[in-house]
Amino acid sequence: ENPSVDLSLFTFTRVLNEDPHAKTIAILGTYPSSSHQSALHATDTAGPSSASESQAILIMNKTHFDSASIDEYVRSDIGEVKVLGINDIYNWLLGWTKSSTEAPRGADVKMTLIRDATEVHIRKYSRQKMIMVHETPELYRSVVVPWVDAIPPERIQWVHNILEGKTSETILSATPTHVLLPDLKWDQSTLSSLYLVAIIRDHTLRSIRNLRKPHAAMLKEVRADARRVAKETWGVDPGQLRMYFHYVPSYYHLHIHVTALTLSMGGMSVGQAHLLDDVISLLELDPDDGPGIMQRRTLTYVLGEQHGLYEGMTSAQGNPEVVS
Ligand code: M7G
Repeated sequence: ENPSVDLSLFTFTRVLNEDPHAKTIAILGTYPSSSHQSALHATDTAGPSSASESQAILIMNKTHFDSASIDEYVRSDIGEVKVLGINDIYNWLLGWTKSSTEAPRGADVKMTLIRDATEVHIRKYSRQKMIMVHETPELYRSVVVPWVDAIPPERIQWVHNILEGKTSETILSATPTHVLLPDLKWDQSTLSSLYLVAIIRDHTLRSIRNLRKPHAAMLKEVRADARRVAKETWGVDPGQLRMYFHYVPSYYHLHIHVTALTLSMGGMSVGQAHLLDDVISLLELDPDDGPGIMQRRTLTYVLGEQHGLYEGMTSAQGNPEVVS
């Protein structure tokens, strides 16, 4: 019942970014538009499809080694080995896996295909220069709020689909405050890279800037629920989870990243991730009245020059006095 994806329809345009260490690559190409999906299915039976092409981004990650079959992988799946160097007891090698489509084993690659990719997507996945910016409460009000208000609502259509039960994704838990489900970055099998996302239902909360003292209790409920699900579903203990917000996020509808402690990847760095526990603690120290501490803070973060906030933030920051 899953809508099908046919990668032979993807036409390569150019590489947007690549990270050999993380073994990921983001490529731009064209793919039939998703708005023509039903038409595409209709023509599938009738003959060749005439669906229109649109820009698409394909994000590919080499999947982790499957420890259950690693023995077999080493001894029989790796067909050809080339010795690059030998010194004493040390040998460094390149290996090629036999293309063994018949033997069912873990996939070699995890991919994300973004159909009908917008300019915002292309910029997000493109290699770019980064800069550290200081978002003061004043800059939040004068630059960020107007920019967030102008984001087209379609940008978080996927969030609404999840909250309204209009998705075929597996929901792990749905409560009056949030929905917990596997993040699309997870291959949904490798426990050491467990990655879930908890989407908060309250649509007035767009980022951690909107959090106030009364929200601490709700955040604790989400934390307890994520811990319970991780324990009951995969036997992962609470101390093995890392839960955090992004600031700035890509999607302005409040959500919490829930990951295995063993996972380390982009998106966890200082200058982007804010631990859920630390945010809860800050909120609890907040006085009951007045603007919350999250609105009174200066938030410092790394921003790419392709980001929609870059112009506004850097020109406002031109005056070093803005940063105090
Ligand atoms: P973010 O900090 O706003 O963006 O987090 P970024 O980390 O992508 O820069 C949004 C989180 O939601 C990310 O971890 C995404 O991988 C995840 N995510 C995005 N989309 C479009 C989906 C989706 O459709 N389904 C699920 N399950 N997760 C998604």
